[in-house]
This record gives sequence, structure tokens and C-alpha cells, in this order.
Amino acid sequence: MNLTLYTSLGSGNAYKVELFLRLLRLPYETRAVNLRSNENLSTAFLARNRFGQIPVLVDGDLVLTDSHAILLYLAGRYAEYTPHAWAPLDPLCLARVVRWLSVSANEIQNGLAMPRAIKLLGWPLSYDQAVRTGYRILKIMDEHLADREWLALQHATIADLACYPYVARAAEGGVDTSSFSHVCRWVESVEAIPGFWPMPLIPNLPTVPLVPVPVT
Ligand SMILES: N[C@@H](CCC(=O)N[C@@H](CS)C(=O)NCC(=O)O)C(=O)O
Repeated sequence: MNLTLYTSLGSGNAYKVELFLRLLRLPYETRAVNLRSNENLSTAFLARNRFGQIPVLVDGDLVLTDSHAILLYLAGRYAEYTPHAWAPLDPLCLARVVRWLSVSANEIQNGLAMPRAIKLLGWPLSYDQAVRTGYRILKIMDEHLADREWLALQHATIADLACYPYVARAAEGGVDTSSFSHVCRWVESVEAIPGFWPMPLIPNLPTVPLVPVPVT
């Protein structure tokens, strides 16, 4: 096994893969990609990922892209190292897990990662629209988590790892999770998984004012 993760400080998508590598106790190396200087658009990087995005995981001769695809790969490939199935192969269980990988890639990316990118990186997108999407998915997640501990199954899965980073760091983009009590409890559950490793903080982050939760 020879694992190398292409990552960047502050990326929740890269962090979720690194968190999983650590939870699985897999040895790996990291290579930092400088997104601010567009290193992700260099010929060398595009040869690894035509989408010009981190994370990329290299496993020997294999090059894997997309955080959710990588989580699925690691869960299947290195399952023998895990105390329970992080992505069970039973069709119904897997469907429930993938359902939340989709939420992570869509609503959480657009509603919680995006406000953060707009505020911290100056991405030229509609902040108000992104925050509305963020509060909508937080409300749905809160209702969903009212009577269950984990998002997809009765134990932690890659669905929880996938959704965790941008929910936990929503405030960095001005989205306030504090009134979503079930979401807050779930964040604590993820952080209590044995071997949990917190997402490294970006130094000298500006404080973004929290947007009030919409009344409707
Ligand atoms: N669907 C991809 C999204 C990855 C992604 O958006 N990565 C960001 C960093 S968090 C990136 O590399 N952005 C650079 C760009 O898109 O130019 C995944 O889950 O891996």
C-alpha cells in the first residue's frame, strides 16, 4: 500500500478523506496543492484530475478523484481494517449511504461550503442564495436526525464523514448551526468517533457575521 493524498488547508472535501484515512489507521503521505496560485490548473495536476480539484488520492498505480468516490473506494478496498462496515454492500444500506453522499455533494456543497468560499476566498457567487440553501439543508438534516444518531444507518458510515466538515465549519461562512440541536448533537457524535482528527484551522481567518436563521 502506497497512499498519497493531494490536499489543501481549509478544504473540507480533502479533509474528509484524510479523516477517513486516519480512522482506518492507513499510512499515507500528503502533497499540498496551492489553490490560490492555481496550482490545481497546472498541466501536471490536470493530468491527475481533469476537473482541477482536490482531493486526489494516489494508491500505487491508481489515481482516484472526488472525495465521495474516494471514501467509497477506501471503505471497500480497506474494509478488513475496520471494526464495522463504513459503506455496507447490502443494496438498501448502500443506497441510504449514497443518498447522503449526494446531499454532501449538492446541498451541503452549495449551501454550506459555498458561503464559506464566497466569504473566505471571494468567489463571485450569490451569498444570499447560498445561505438560503444552507439553512434549508440544516432544517432537513435536523428533522432527519431528530430520532436517529447517524445519517444513514445505525452506526457511523462514510455518509457522516462526508457531510460533517462543512456542517461543522458552517459558521466560517456566516451560517449559524446553533439552533439546530439535533445537527449539533450529531456533530458531537462524529467528533466522538474513536480516532477522530479535527479539521486543521486556517490561521488568521476573518470573522464572518452570522446570518439569522430565516423565520420560514
Ligand atoms: N466533488 C468534488 C469537489 C471537490 C472540490 O470542490 N474541491 C475544491 C476544494 S474544496 C477545489 O479543488 N476547488 C478548486 C477549483 O474548483 O478550482 C469532491 O467532492 O471531491
